[in-house]
Amino acid sequence: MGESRLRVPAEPYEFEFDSRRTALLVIDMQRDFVDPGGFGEQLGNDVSRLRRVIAPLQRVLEAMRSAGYPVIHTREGHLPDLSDCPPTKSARGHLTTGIGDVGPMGRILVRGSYGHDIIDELKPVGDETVIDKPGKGAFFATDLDFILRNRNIQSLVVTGVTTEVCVNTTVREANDRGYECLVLEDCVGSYFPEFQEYALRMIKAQGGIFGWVTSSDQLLAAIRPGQSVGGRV
Ligand code: TIU
Repeated sequence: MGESRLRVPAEPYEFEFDSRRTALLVIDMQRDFVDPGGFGEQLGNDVSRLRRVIAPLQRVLEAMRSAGYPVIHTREGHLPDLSDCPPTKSARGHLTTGIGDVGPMGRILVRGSYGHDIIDELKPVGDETVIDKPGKGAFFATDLDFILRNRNIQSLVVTGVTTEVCVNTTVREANDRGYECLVLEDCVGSYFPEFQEYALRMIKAQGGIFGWVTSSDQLLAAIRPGQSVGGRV
């Protein structure tokens, strides 16, 4: 087994991690948020702002997958009877077509709907973990913490959408549970450029109050020489 401690230039300072105890988290890269014609676009959002993360995220996914890092995908959505959807959530926004209703890609944010699933470009492979979450944070009402602890994970490379909602909530939840999060600025996206900027600034402010921020290129440069993560403990 080779050297497992790796370092990546990051803000507010260098991120150091144990490659055997690190996982890639891909948050909510679902058709309803990201694809043209989905729920997100129907709400008037510019999905191209989210789609720009696909190419760099594909490169990170491929590199970390082939090096043997665990990959965990999440999806935001609910049971078909909406019993795990707070009525306050489905009522929010007074939408004519909202959660549970039939949208352009099937029932909106309902598990099993076409629009609820992960986009083709970032499809999970093999036995990669997929966490179905009812909330914005990936830890709330899910097995994520249990799964990470069983795999002895201590650091998370965080990607996905949206930067200020599900990514930020998840990073805060992870940080409170003792995980260290490295957020890839070009692999997280927001419909709103100002939220993208400030959501990233919030994470790395005050000495890295919730985590670290770097780019996919910096991460890839750090993990390539390490090759396979080898015998994970
Ligand atoms: N995944 C995620 O961020 N869900 C959202 O609802 N995000 C919004 O920005 N609306």
